[in-house]
Amino acid sequence: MSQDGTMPPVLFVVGTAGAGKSSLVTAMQRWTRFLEVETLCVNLDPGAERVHYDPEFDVRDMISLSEVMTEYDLGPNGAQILAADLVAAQAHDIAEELDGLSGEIMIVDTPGQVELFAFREASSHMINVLGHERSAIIYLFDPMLSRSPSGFVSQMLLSSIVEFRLGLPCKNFLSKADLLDEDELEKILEWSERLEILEYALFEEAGGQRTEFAINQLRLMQQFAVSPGLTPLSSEMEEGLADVLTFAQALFGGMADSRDGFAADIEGEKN
Ligand SMILES: Nc1nc2c(ncn2[C@@H]2O[C@H](COP(=O)(O)OP(=O)(O)O)[C@@H](O)[C@H]2O)c(=O)[nH]1
Ligand SMILES: [Mg+2]
Repeated sequence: MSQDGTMPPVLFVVGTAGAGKSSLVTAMQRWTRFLEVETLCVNLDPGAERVHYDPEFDVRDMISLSEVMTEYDLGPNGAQILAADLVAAQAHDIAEELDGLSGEIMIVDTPGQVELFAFREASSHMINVLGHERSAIIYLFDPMLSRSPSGFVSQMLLSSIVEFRLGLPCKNFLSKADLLDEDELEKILEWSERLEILEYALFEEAGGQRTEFAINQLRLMQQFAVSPGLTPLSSEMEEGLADVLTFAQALFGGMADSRDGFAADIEGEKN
């Protein structure tokens, strides 16, 4: 694969349905091509209607959701679950297929519904086959859900659960940041860094009711000085994409030649 013949780092893009996972993969492919970083895109969502990137591997070539529905007499939800397991059962074949390709980074689009990826045993198997030690999660916060303190905290908890469940390093991004006005964006980013402000907002939102669970979680996080550290991202505006690569690079190194390229590019964006 890469120069030393091993598989490149793998970034799994995870988030609730509609959070912008597939769009991020599309944007990363377009943008990294421009930087001449060799990116391998993989679609692991058998339920995707269509994808706008060129996948090196597309699970839909292996499994058709409509065939699974017919063959096993299942509705769309049951078929999605079974399809995820059928994919994982063929994980070695998938890895073999990918093994022949050269690339500096692999970006994996995961099923629309986050629980299909996070809670099926099949996913851990898939991650192990692709290489647990060089995998990480890009977790996308939905911008609309992030506007309310309770929606924001719910996503913080969900992201922590995904990180815990899959046992991989995880970085949180605020997806579709272009849809938020400046004040909203600033407020959400402040919540992500100053949990005491988030705690107050949560308390105010609920009028002091039923927030004990979330507040206790937040206090625990404050005590251990963990904050979600959200980075704004817009696939539409190609913003924050460099932070995705920087995250991978900080964890796994590599992409040395392109580094100057995209660092210069970020400068360019700011000017
Ligand atoms: N404005 C805006 N819309 C976006 C962005 N990223 C995704 N979307 C839209 O959000 C919707 C869901 O995106 P998709 O990538 O399919 O989400 P997925 O279910 O997580 O794969 C689509 O209508 C996208 O066009 C973005 O950065 N900005
Ligand atoms: Mg998708």
